[in-house]
Amino acid sequence: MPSTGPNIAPEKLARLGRLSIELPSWGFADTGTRFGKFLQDAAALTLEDKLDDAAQVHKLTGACPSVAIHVLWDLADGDARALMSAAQSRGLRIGSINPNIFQDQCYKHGSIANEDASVRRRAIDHMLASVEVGRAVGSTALAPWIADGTNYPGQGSIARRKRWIGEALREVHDAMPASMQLLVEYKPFEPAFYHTDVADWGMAYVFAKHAGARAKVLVDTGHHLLGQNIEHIVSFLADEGMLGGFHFNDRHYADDDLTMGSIDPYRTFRIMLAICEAERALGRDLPIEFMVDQSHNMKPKVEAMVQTVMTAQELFAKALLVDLDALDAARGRNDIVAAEECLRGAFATDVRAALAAWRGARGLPRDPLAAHRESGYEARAAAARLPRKRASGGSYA
Ligand code: PSV
Ligand code: MN
Repeated sequence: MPSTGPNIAPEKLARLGRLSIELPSWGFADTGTRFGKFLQDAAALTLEDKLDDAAQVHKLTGACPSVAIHVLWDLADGDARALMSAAQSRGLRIGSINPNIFQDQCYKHGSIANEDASVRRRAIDHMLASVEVGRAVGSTALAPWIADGTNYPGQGSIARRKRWIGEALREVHDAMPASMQLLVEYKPFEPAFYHTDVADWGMAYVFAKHAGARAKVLVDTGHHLLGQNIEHIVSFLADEGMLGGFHFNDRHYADDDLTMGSIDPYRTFRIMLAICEAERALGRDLPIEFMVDQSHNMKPKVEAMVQTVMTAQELFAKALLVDLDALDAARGRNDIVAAEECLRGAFATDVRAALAAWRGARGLPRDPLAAHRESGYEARAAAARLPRKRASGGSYA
């Protein structure tokens, strides 16, 4: 790591300090692909383990005070208040509540777009129950992912399904407390491979508008067809006041769930720049949720999250370094090369030493990843969790 770096203006470092990155509980558990799961000794088994892991990431980075939960995976038989105090006792709070309307057998042919009214009702009731979890824990966001779609031409009435989804989201929206936002996530394909009911940002926008004033669009960076210009979507939604938040991750092919910025850091930087430009236009921070949605199948989970947060901070710092006045002046002169150089210059700046000093000044480890490795956390977690995994029948011979 270089010993010197650029001077980052105090107001830019202050903005960086306000970048809170929400961690997904599911990013700490064993996950895999549809071909199999390779288990990790230190992966979390219980919600408490996941909160411990998230607390470790927050302790090292100071940037992750909230944890997103997936209701069925985290709260099968738990109670919401216990969840809140479990988070609080670790210096965390519960962030977005993710209902699960894609996993149960009854959803084979869809949830809120199912032809069967009783299944639609069940899915809506689960979302309403999730709203109540959110209310109990003081969450500010309900983030349902609507996986509904069809696999073959002719299988479903796309228009009828659209109306059912619209009605369901409006009912859920109206049940939410005033402090809560409904974040509508889109995804072009998977698990359905012919059509997906909420396939892109335009559909999510229409559903959000229809649902009510507190509904916004959630941009999962892995949920776009190849070649899609994501920063364009981000700028457009932010300017419309309809950007609710992100699920950050990176991808090479489809929804690969790779570490943010690992494949195309320049794209992530451009998304960050779109945020910085929107904030300048607004005159304040965008009121959006910065969430990570990554399942680390191969990397150690806590390490991967620490690396993610450091990457997010580095790319956001680089975006903050773009001289927006110079950029606008170049645009005004139609000086394409000078405009692009504003981006390239900032992106090429190595901010790691400056961020190390910034962390140090805030009482945090200068290198959170190294500090994590030195802490022995992973070995302790494995020692504590492995016997429980063996006892629960995990494939640990
Ligand atoms: C679906 O691919 C998704 O991005 C949704 O946000 C889910 O809630 C999440 O992944 C969980 O796997
Ligand atoms: Mn997502």
